[in-house]
Amino acid sequence: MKVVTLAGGVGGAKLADGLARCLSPQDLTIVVNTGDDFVHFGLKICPDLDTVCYTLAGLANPETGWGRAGETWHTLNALEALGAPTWFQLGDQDLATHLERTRRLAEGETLSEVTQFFCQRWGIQHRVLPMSDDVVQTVVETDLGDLSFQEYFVKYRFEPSVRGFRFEGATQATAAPGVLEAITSSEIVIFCPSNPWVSIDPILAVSGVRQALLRAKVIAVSPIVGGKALKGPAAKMFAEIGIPPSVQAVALHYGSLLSGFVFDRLDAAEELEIRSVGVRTLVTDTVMKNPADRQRLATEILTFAQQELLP
Ligand code: FO1
Repeated sequence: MKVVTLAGGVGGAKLADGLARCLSPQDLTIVVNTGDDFVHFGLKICPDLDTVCYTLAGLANPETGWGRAGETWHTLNALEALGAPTWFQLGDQDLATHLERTRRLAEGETLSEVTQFFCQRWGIQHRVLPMSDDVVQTVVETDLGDLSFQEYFVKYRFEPSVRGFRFEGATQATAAPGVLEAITSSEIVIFCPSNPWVSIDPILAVSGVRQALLRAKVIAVSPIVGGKALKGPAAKMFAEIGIPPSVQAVALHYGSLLSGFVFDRLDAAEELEIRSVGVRTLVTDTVMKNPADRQRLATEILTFAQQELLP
């Protein structure tokens, strides 16, 4: 079964990893959000691409989900001693990734080519594609004014109250090579349990993606469990936008794009309501505490797709 998954953030990387454990490299393409990317100390930093790649390669820090396992912080400590900005924690090994990506981009490689290089280097068999090789910047409109995603999420610890979002450059951006073809030739597209507002929506904003999705069977996995986000500001964003956070709010957020919706047993009471919007539902344990959970959830979703959505 040919599958494309859209991913961003730590939750997205975990399910992408689970799917990679179930599907051959020919049958899974992972399209990653780049709206979180920013230039810091002159380095091009792509947190969601790195989180997905580190996770797939088994290099990710298991505590945080982002950055490298077994990391050292000598450079960050030296920056601290210089009074330089250290709000964004850059580990020594992680810095090598940012330095090498910046060098290759400066030499004319595309973000897709750099990502492919890292995948080969780290032994990742599956295709990991940025949503676009063009720059798309998520802007979080808050009560403190417009903030870049990393300023909002890390510097201000997602405390500011959110009014809305913009994805600057998205309409001019073209989908990265292979993205639209992968979507239109897939049987199933899975929206990972990532933040709908700032991890999935930027991908949907890239020109051509929504149209391509109209020809696919789309399943979304809720990042909201019991009215809360397992990690990050997804629930807080819903509430600040004026929508009570719930699995139903997630299903309605994606609306008519969805054919299937996966959410946690904790929210089983909402199943009839959700089915009434016309999606098939899978209620299961969606919390991934370890690699076995990731593989189990991925397997259940693929079985659900096979039985409920495919002819
Ligand atoms: N998230 C934090 O909360 N604090 C950090 O200092 C931090 C550093 C960081 C460095 C590299 C990287 O790839 C990710 C990093 N993240 C950090 C996570 C980052 O903010 C991501 O955008 C989130 O995971 C959401 O996608």
